[in-house]
Amino acid sequence: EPGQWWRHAVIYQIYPRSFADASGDGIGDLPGITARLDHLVELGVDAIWLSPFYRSPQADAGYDVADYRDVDPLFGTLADFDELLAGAHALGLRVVVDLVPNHTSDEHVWFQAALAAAPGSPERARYLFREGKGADGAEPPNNWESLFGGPAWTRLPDGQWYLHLFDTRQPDLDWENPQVRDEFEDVLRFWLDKGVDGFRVDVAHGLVKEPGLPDWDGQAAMIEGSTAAPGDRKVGDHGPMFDQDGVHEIYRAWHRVLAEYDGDRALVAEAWVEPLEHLADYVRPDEMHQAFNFAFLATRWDAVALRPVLTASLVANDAVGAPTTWVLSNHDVVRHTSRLGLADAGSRPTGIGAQDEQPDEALGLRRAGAASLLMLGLPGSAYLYQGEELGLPEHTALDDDLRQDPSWWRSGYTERGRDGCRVPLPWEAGSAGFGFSPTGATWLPQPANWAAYALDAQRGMAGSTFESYRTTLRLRRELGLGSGSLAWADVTLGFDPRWVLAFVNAGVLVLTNLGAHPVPLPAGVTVLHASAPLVAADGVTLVPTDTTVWAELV
Ligand code: TEU
Repeated sequence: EPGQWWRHAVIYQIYPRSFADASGDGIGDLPGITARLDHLVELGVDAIWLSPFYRSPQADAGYDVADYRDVDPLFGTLADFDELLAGAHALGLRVVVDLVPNHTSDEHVWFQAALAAAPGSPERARYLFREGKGADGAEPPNNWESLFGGPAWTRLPDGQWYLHLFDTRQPDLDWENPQVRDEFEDVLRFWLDKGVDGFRVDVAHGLVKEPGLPDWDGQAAMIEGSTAAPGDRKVGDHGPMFDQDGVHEIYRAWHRVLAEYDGDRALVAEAWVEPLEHLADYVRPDEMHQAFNFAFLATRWDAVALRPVLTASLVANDAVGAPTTWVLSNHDVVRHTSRLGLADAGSRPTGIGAQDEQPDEALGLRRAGAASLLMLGLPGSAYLYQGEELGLPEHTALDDDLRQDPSWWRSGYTERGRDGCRVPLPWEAGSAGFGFSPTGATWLPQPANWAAYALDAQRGMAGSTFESYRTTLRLRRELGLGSGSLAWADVTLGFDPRWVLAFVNAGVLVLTNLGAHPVPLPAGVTVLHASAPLVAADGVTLVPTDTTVWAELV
């Protein structure tokens, strides 16, 4: 349909510091992306989402923004951005940029002004400054903890404390302050005027806090709960700092700002909210257009666990007229190739490094192939994280002293954090740094066995992860799977629903065998694509374990 391109788009997440480096300093940049846009066309995606490239001291890899209207010199210039945008549009690729409204960098002019100003000043009123508790206010104003570990409050020499849900260098804004609201509507317009096609909204469930900033009794239980048994992992952020009703008014206002443009720009919520029926509030017709489906990402590789999540994802979004999204990986979670190779089969999206367990790389890669073919056979929109089209695993053997994720030190060196999924991409098997940078430099070292994962090692190789993704994306487009609808068929086709997921979408049978034994393919179907070679026995075609098949029903 004309308009609403995002309804069934496949959107590729670029993490600028690790995609491609043009300058030679070992850190990816905007000109590096522009030079590699042909890769995305060859892959066959519809759009790119760029993680932050704004001016920033990089205390949280750019999710600490010092200037929302400028490019960090590390990544290039505004002119480089314009060139990237024009280049992408010329190739038919839409461009979504990241917006970080929950907090600024401590180097943002507003926070610098707040530090210089007195308690009670208008400068401080843009953030959440409070007096402490106890004698001389030496205790933090409440018991909240940072998501990166440690207290969520930092004290200034004058005695006041400020709130930061993340790092000390990421002070939370006060969204009750009209100046904050005006400023961000202006930032939206700045990028909309440039021609961006949408925004990915960081921590979209966090902007509004419960009035009075009360202590959170559930905190201890939640932290305890993060070591829950496989399958019991909660994906939502809870407590008085998240998912307050007042946040929706902000998105209604932004919806109106986007509507002033050509009606084809989109907002996607990064909101760790559960259950799915409640997450759908963020994508009501007058709010955002999409929300990341983290319930799907966090569900283990198990037919019984996945089936209700797939159904609820579609039903909850249908109820508000929004497209469902699907996502397996991003820059905050363990790469799914490795997650799915762990004993708990992927029910723990973060925190691989804290455990001694090593993933089974071959099993993970096989399941990742099956999982992506399942995901891309579903109606709705899908997000791919850079490198998953190469089957990249998590780098689990990084030297601890190379880690840059603030959650590493803030957790008291217990959470090894997110560096392992942020390693520079391998483009050429035979070049230093696998062709990431013209000098061979890479800001994090790549594992030696990544030569086999390099793009040029996979291109044209039948059965490689890259060629499989290309086929998947081409067929998905040709068959109209993104705009179809799901009808479960596992029971009607005689499969055991404990091991097999089978549904029909746009006339295509999508069948995933998650069990321990091969299952027979129904007679009389034509195989279109499979994540692993099928086997024949006694005249019957068998779908091996951890394999997805797309087949045409006749
Ligand atoms: O992540 C949000 C985030 O870390 C939490 O909201 C989420 O609850 C958690 O990952 C799940 O347990 C975004 C960015 O994607 C991340 O890179 C930033 O570090 C963070 O915001 C702060 O801007």
